[in-house]
Amino acid sequence: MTNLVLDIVGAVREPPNTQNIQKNIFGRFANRPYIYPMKTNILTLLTALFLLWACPAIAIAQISEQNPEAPAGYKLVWADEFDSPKLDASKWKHRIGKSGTSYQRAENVSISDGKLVIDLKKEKHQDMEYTGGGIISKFPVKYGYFEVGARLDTGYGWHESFWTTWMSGFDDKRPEFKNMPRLEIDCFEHYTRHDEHIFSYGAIQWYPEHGDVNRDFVTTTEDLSQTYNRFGFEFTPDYMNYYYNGRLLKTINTRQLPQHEQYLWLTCIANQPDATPSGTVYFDYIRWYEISKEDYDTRKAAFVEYLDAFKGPQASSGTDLWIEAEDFPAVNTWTKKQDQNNIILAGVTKEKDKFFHVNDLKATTNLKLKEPGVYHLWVRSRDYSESPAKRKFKMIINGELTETDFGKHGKEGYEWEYGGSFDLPKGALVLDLLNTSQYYVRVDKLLLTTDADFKPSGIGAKTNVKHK
Ligand SMILES: [Ca+2]
Ligand SMILES: [Ca+2]
Repeated sequence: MTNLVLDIVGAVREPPNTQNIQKNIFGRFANRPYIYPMKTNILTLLTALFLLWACPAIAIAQISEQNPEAPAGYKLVWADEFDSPKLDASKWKHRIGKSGTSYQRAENVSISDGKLVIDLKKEKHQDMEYTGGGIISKFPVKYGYFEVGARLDTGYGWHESFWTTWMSGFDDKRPEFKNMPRLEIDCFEHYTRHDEHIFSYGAIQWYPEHGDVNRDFVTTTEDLSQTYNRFGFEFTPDYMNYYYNGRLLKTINTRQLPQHEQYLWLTCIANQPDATPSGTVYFDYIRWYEISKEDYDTRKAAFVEYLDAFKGPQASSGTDLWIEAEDFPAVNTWTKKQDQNNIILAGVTKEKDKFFHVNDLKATTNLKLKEPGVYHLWVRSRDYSESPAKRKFKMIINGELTETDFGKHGKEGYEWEYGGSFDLPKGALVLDLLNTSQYYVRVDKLLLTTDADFKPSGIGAKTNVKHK
């Protein structure tokens, strides 16, 4: 079985309710007309929940969901159908200025035939060779389901996107925003060498951690430059879902991510010096839907269960020390980062030819062991199925270098590797990560367990040690 059907296609539709008043999930009141919301089929939902409970091996499979309008329980609260004669200045401002290899101009943005039109041109402006354009919402949004209908230009060297971000970094560089927690959501990005059948989606955390939360690529059957397609995402306190033409692509955990208001960006810039000389991107609409607290509590259960299934076993029958790599207090050339929805310690030395003293390549922590004994070491790190075992590192346990190299499991993403057993006395315990390859090493978590038969999987349990 590869899919669990959570939602329903062709569900019972409620009649429109023009006086619908509901409290949304962040406490504001929406009082707007709404559109044929779909009822969740409770029997289907309960079946899915039972299967998730009864078959933990199956539970990892992505939940399958289709929606002809918006996900179950969501009601439209705001939209721009781009039907007015010109851009609605109460909703939008222009993206102006340099980015990538183009200068963004208001002149490149227009409304025509019910569409937002962004023209891409090879023309000199300021000191740039290309011009693009875009619009940014004048108000921020937070949770909800967001969708655009868009027809893309698939010429080389352009970057077309529907994305969101909070203040700072892009068009607002006020220093008070510089170090604010910040998430960027990329509903779709189409760039540079992507042909007419490929787009990417993902999220980036900029602060306090930095790095990709997820980044995935979709190969479509549709020609994205010939037809309008629906790109959507659902952002909630617990999870985020990405959708393409109403089909759920992926669910990620948002509970560890910055959660703040976001501005909506519809943009096209050039990002190569030899981009195709012209093109046009069309947006048919942008819509924002919200869900009531009651509907959200029903809806979220299956997704929360699905995400929790990634944790794996949380305890052995012995003594377990779960240690997050990013909590090591002394990191030298290592850095704390966000990577694939994990907070990790990355060993990347920028000056590859520079000589580093071995101490520069260490990250170190001092712990206190309450119970002496023989402990088995497990380490969770990232590797790649293509070009594996290039990001190797070792550990030093109370001064003893592990024979094992870590970071060579050969699987795509993060996996646990066994590092041998160590007879450890009560009291001071010094752990070092040693970046032996100096090449994009990424360490998520360590486990020291007295249970020789225990094998961790998934993200494991929360940290239970104190670093000195
Ligand atoms: Ca339209
Ligand atoms: Ca971690």
